[in-house]
Amino acid sequence: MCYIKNGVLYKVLFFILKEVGGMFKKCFTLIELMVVIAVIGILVALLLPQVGKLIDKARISRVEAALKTLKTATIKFYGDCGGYPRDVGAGRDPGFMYRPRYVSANDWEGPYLDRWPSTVPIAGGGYYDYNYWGYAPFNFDGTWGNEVFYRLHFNRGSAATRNILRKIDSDLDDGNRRSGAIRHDDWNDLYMYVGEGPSA
Ligand SMILES: [Ca+2]
Ligand SMILES: [Ca+2]
Repeated sequence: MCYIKNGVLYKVLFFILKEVGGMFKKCFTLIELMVVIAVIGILVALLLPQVGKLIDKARISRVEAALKTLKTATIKFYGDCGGYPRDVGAGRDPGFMYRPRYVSANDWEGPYLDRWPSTVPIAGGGYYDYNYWGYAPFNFDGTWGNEVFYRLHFNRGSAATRNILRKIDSDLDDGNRRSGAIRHDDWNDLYMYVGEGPSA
C-alpha cells in the first residue's frame, strides 16, 4: 500500500503499459508496412506484363509504319521512273531521298522518303534492307532474281523478336510465315514482297 501511496506502483504500471503499447504499436506498424509492400508487389506483378505489352505494341507499330512507308515510297518511285530502284547495300537509300544517276531528272519526282528508317526499336537493333537481287522467298512470275523486297533484320534474335515477326505478319499479311507477301523465319529476319522487275 505504501507503494500505491507514494505513486511508485502507478509509475511502474504506467511504464509497463507504455512499453507494451509501444511494442504493440511497433508490431502493428510493421504488419501494416508488410501489407502495403505485399499490395504494391501484387500491383506491380499485375501491371508489369501490361506495361510490357504496351511497349511491345508501340515497337511493333513503329516497325509496321516503317515497312508501309518503304513500300509506298517504292510504288511511287516505280510509278514515276517506270521501274524499281536497283539493289543497294543494307540500310541504304536506293533512290527515294536522292535521285539515282541512272534515272532521268525528268522522271524522278522525289524525295519519296524523308529519311531511311535506321532504328529497329529492340535490344540489339537491326536494319531495313532494300533488295532487288539475290535470294528472295518469293517468286510469283516464274523468274527468280527479279523480286523487289525488303528484308528487316534483327541483330539479335530472341523470343521478343519472334513475337514481333509473327505480329507483323498477322497485322500486315496472312499470319503465315511461309506464305503471302510477308515471310519470315522464327528468329531475326522478315521479308516483305513489293513487286517484280524491271528495274529503272
Ligand atoms: Ca519472280
Ligand atoms: Ca505471311
